[in-house]
Amino acid sequence: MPAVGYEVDGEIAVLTIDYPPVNALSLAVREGLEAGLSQARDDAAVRAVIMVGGGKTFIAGADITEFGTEKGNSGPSIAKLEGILEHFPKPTIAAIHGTALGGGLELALAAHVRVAVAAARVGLPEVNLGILPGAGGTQRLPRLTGVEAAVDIMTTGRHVPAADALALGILDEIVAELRPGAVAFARQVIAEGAKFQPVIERNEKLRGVDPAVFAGLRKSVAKKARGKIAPMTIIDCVEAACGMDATAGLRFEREKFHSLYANDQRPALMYYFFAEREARKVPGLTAEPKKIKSAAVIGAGTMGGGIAMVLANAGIAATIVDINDEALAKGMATVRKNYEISVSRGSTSQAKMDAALGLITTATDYADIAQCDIVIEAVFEKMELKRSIFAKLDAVMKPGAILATNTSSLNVDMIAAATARPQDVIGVHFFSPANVMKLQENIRGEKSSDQTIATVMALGKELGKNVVLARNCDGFIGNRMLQYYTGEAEFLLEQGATPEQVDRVAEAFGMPMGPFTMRDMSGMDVSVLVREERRKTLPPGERLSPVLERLVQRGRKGQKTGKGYYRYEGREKSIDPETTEVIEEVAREYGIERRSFTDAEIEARLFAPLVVEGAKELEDGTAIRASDIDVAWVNGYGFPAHKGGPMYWGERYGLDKICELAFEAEARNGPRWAPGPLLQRLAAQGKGWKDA
Ligand code: T1G
Repeated sequence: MPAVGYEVDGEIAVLTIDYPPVNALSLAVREGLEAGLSQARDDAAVRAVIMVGGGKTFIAGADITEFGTEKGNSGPSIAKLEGILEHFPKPTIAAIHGTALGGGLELALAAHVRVAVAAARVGLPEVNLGILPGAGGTQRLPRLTGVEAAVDIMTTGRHVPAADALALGILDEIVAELRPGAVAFARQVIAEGAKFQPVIERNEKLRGVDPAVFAGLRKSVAKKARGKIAPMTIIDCVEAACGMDATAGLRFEREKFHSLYANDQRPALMYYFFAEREARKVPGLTAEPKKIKSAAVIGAGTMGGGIAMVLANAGIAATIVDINDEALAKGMATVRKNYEISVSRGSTSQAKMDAALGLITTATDYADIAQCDIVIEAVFEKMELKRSIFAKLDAVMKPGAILATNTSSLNVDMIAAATARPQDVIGVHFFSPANVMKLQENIRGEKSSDQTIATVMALGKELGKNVVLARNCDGFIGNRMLQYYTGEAEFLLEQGATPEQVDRVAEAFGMPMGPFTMRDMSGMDVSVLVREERRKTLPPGERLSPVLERLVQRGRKGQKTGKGYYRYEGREKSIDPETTEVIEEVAREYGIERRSFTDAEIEARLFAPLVVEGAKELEDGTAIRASDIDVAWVNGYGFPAHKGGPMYWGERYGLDKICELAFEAEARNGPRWAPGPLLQRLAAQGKGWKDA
């Protein structure tokens, strides 16, 4: 099958790009388009050309797998194809369904007109790969949408629904049916003898733009970029579009594209792109997932309500169960409020809110949920409470229903053992707020069946989550590693660093928030409860720093009490001498001589333990791949994607240096901090995770 099919429908040539899975602009597709366009140009019977995607989508961009390869650097470039389209002697129409992304949308922007079906989405998400739309996107998009909208679309990488794209001027028409609609549109164009000005020549929206606009955009985008450089470079390109002619603007864009391409963030973000896709695949798992049409959630608290929203947003009917109507009313009020906030922020529409709320019901009787395909328990982290709920579910749920627990750290096998059907029990760990956080950490129990695993892995994708599969253990993939990150942060305080310094280093590294600000926000008393369980499992001679407990004993529970590690006036935080006093008191008690630390020392001490524990998770099979650990940390804990994730970062930092730091941590903190055999071997051999 040629990558690009050529047919003539009356006076219209139809070029169908058919290059699964996403019709990326591979060499074969680019050559096919060039050949098809030249055939259409030379065929006198042809009076217009349509480009359309075969399968489920239009073109999803340049072929990322060809980057840096001979194929990627040969044949007609996207820019060359755009030149052909823009100066084509007959009307050219891009007919879009599924997604038109990156180079795919850029090519469409070079066509004379763009039509799409209502469900289509368009976007320029190159920023997620550490690059920018390098085939004219930064120059053509603002000419259609104006500067602000273009910067928003390119710096967020978001997929714009067809209706919004029409309103923004990206699309010219929404058609009911793709092919017949596009052909009808082409016939109308021919009949009207319509003439089209190439997008690159339309300058109205770029003239007279107040330069202050760019200062404002840089400020707002920098905050969200958290150290990513591509978003800022995209603004430079759009600014250049306003100040230069098209040729110079395209040249400027190309230079900036190559500078980003050469930057370290690009390979990290491309590694991360494929890591997310790889994490969905469980080696050796061939079972067919069950279709989930209806779900129940046990517990109307924050997590339960958020999980019900996620299910309803994906079109799955969700019943929230709690002990009484009061608890259900309180839970539903929170759900409704969260939707109203999303509507007010424009991150969802009133119509979508109403549709989702229409799918959420409540119940107090377990019998009302017996026919659901899955039930997700989201109650307090108390083992006995969870076991009693699973025993009840075992008694009422239909055979084959998936019994899932949203526990964030308790033993899934112990929960499953409360039922006679452990093969249907599995951990499905959402992160708070569940309707916002992208990670779904699935935890296979010893007896979870392949079909149960396959079902929750597929469900995660349907819910728009990034999934990883962990084997049951204390803290699974994420929280198990987190205790070393926060543990070392606390020991650093005893040894002389300040909460402010540690948080500043973590945020400069790219974390959304430092460990102490995070604790103040989530409530220090909550952390104390979790640690009480952990303290019971500590090996002899090991300890947790008591600073946290001492601060809580003094009524410092975080933002909610106006003081924690910091003091708070509203959201404004400031350093509090009482915290320093407590830290110094603890240091004296343990005979610790305090000293100053460089930011680099703190960075290494904070993040190296993640790599050390991650390696142990690979060793004991808790995680299937190092890249799964990276997906969990980027999506669940805000680890910067432009650093690839802790395991990717660790490899670049040097596993030998990580190993050294681990031996130092072992000497300071105890045996649990020592490097495991895998890390020691890879460090000694100068190898990486792929050699694990
Ligand atoms: N190139 C090569 N392979 C790609 C690809 C691409 N652009 N996009 C997806 N794949 C593979 C993916 O790895 C997976 O493979 C399979 O397709 C299905 O993907 C000049 C230089 C389109 C919304 O950033 O966002 O254009 O795992 O599982 O959930 O400016 O894929 O099955 O082996 O994600 O239905 C810009 C990236 C490129 C879009 C579909 N384009 N893709 O989502 O399927 S840079 C992008 C996506 C560029 C120009 C620059 C999504 C999707 P496998 P999937 P999905």
